[in-house]
Amino acid sequence: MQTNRTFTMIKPDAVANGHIGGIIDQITKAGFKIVAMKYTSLSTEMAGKFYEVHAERPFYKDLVSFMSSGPIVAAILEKDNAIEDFRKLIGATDPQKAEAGTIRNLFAKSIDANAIHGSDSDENAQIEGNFFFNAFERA
Ligand code: FUP
Repeated sequence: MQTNRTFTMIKPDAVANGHIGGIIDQITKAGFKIVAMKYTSLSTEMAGKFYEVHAERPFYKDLVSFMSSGPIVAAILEKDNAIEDFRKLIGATDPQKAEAGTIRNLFAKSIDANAIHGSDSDENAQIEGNFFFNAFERA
């Protein structure tokens, strides 16, 4: 199991608000190498599948609708201790609780439109990276 890669998505709110450049700048300055990256959008079916683990949660329907509401940027990132370091860099799920200087503190407005996704485990990083990129793209 890889331990040096994570998967991220710059979410529709951050893309719509012109924060792609600012967020990529934070990511690369923090020492992450971009292994794969694409600008695309999710259909409701794809967003529903990506967030299937949350299917029973009350916010699932709104989450799926938000995540398919506009373009996103998906990427695979590499760094030692990638999962933990990236979760630290993006900050708490609720931007009001995210530490100063974290990506969600800087670029997100609410818990549902929170600018960026970061995988929570090596296993999920691999599943999520495979969801967006074929083997050739993520070599
Ligand atoms: P995180 O790992 O920080 O992205 O947070 P979770 O996996 O707990 O949640 C996934 C996404 O669900 C969040 F990014 C936004 C959405 N969410 C809500 O809309 N409301 C909530 O109360 C919790 C999560």
